[in-house]
Amino acid sequence: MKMLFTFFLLIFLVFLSPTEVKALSINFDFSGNRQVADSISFEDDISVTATAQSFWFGTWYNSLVTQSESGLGVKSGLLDSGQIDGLGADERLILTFSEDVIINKAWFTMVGWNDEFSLSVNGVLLIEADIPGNGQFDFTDLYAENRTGKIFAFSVTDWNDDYKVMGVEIESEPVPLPGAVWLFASGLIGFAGIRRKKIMA
Ligand SMILES: [Ca+2]
Ligand SMILES: [Ca+2]
Ligand SMILES: [Ca+2]
Repeated sequence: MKMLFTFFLLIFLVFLSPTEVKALSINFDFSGNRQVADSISFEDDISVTATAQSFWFGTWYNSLVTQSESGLGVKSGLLDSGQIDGLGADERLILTFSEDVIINKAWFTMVGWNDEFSLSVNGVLLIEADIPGNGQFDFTDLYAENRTGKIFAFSVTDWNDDYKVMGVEIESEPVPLPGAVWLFASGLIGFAGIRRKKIMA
């Protein structure tokens, strides 16, 4: 009886443990005052830096990130639109996070019927898809493992794609601290003890 009590007390402590770290969910809003820069950073509990590249003659070259009230885009040259587009050079917007994150959602702007996007995670293509009319795309149907990384690159699928990325919803990977792990282990040992006692009795 005492063991049963100890077991439940330990389990209770595991769930109450203030040292336990839960997965953080963060919405990044990329809208802002108009600017064009080499990189633009956003700080939260996790930080993210946006950079841009353009594909010319078989190679990706660094280019400029644009920011506006519609979010982030890419500018490849003086005459190029500030959106992520495939007219002329293919472009990609690269989001580099301060740690591994899982992408859940993205919000796109300047979306027309002919706009598709591609998203690569750590250099591996995750998806190519049509951008819904409401601009919101939910990635949670895809395996979380494939949606996890530090580097997310939004690009185009053909010449008439053009859009901006207004924001993303990401979550951090849950990391239990040693304190919680120890308590959980104690709980399991206690549980094993109870089972043994029952079998012996
Ligand atoms: Ca562009
Ligand atoms: Ca298209
Ligand atoms: Ca468009």
